[in-house]
Amino acid sequence: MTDLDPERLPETEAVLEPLADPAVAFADLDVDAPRVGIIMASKSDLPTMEKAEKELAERGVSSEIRVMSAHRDPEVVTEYARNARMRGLRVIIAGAGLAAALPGVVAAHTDLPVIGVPLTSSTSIAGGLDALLSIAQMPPGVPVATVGVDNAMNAAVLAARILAA
Ligand code: RP5
Repeated sequence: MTDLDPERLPETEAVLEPLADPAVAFADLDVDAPRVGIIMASKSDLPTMEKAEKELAERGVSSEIRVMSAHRDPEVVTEYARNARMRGLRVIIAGAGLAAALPGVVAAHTDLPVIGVPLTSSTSIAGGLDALLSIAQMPPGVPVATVGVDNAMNAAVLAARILAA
């Protein structure tokens, strides 16, 4: 008989017990985790989207800010949206211009409320109407709350109201 004889291995039943749902187990672990995720499709959107971060900070709401494109970084966007709730986020603000897919794609991968900010850029059509319609015209069952063109501040106010509801 060797040390590797299965009959002599230690009892492992307790170790093999199924883990609790990680989203529940870690829900209150990091009390300083950001509550609002502010994301945008391009670095060129940052000057406008920073207004949401500023408004939330003034209201004492913690947030994080990230750049990720639904068209250029689809895997990154999917991972971010799917992990958002587990990371402690409760609302996502997503800004994009042109064929503005980012808010809708995020809403497809999370049940958190998503607020879309239609943005203007140098090649916008009709003053951002392209992005406004892309964000607002979501199919039934996958809503994106849409604020006015370039109105990132209003997205922050709405996020704060959702958190306080
Ligand atoms: C959108 O296209 C962005 O949201 C931005 O508003 C616009 C222009 O993007 P860049 O060409 O500056 O990356 O995806």
